[in-house]
Amino acid sequence: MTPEESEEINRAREYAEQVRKTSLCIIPNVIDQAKIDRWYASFLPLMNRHIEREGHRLNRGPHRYYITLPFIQPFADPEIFENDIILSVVEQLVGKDGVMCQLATDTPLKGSEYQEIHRDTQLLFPETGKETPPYQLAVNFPLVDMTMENGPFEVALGTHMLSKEEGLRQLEGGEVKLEPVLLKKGDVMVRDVRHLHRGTPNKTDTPRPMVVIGYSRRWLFRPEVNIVIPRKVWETLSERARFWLRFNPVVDELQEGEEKYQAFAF
Ligand SMILES: O=C(O)CCC(=O)C(=O)O
Repeated sequence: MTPEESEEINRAREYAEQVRKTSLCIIPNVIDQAKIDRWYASFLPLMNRHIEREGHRLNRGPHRYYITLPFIQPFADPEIFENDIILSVVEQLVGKDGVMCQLATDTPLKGSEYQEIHRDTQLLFPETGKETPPYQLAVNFPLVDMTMENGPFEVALGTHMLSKEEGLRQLEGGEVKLEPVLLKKGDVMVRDVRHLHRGTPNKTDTPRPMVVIGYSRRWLFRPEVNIVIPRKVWETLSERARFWLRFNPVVDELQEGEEKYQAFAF
């Protein structure tokens, strides 16, 4: 191993440790800002089309949309989903044999509201009431800077290893608090989706998309999410990318479909 490689592994271990302890880490300045701007420009027409077709559902609250990204350019970008530091942190947390199972966005617009405080997944063994090491992660990055005005994601650090009831009790009692995460364009957050969190109102006229790439243990199945991979894209992928994407469907043609991930709060 070269000194650079071992330095990167140490960095990844430290980030992973932060996620285990607090539920998240922020890796600053990972993605080129010009690339983020290209994603934003390509995202806006998808968002408008989604609002036209499915905007009436209000499943994330008013003026807030969960939209899966098609696995084509510019979104099928190995520089992002196969980024060395991100994958290295992910591997520390869900294993080298983990999977990538989701590529989507959460976007509040003007008129959006505070969401109910929630977690993004159930307990693995609800009858025990006990939490386990991490099994499902979100790698998030915003397509615009997050500010106090445009609906920052809020999270109660450290609540990922508590029951929802206990986390809510600690919030109520002031032992923990919800804090905004003000990511800048290019920053990446890796988070354990069990922490208590919520979306907040975007008071500006500019949509605030945050991308979510889901990675999980190889045995976790969330039927609500997958990544449909056009065969032409599959053929361009590296061995490592094919490995991480191995349980997703590969198709000859992408079809426009309805969003499947409707119930989201646990
Ligand atoms: O504000 C966000 O981007 C995330 C909102 C959220 O937690 C959700 O819709 O599940």
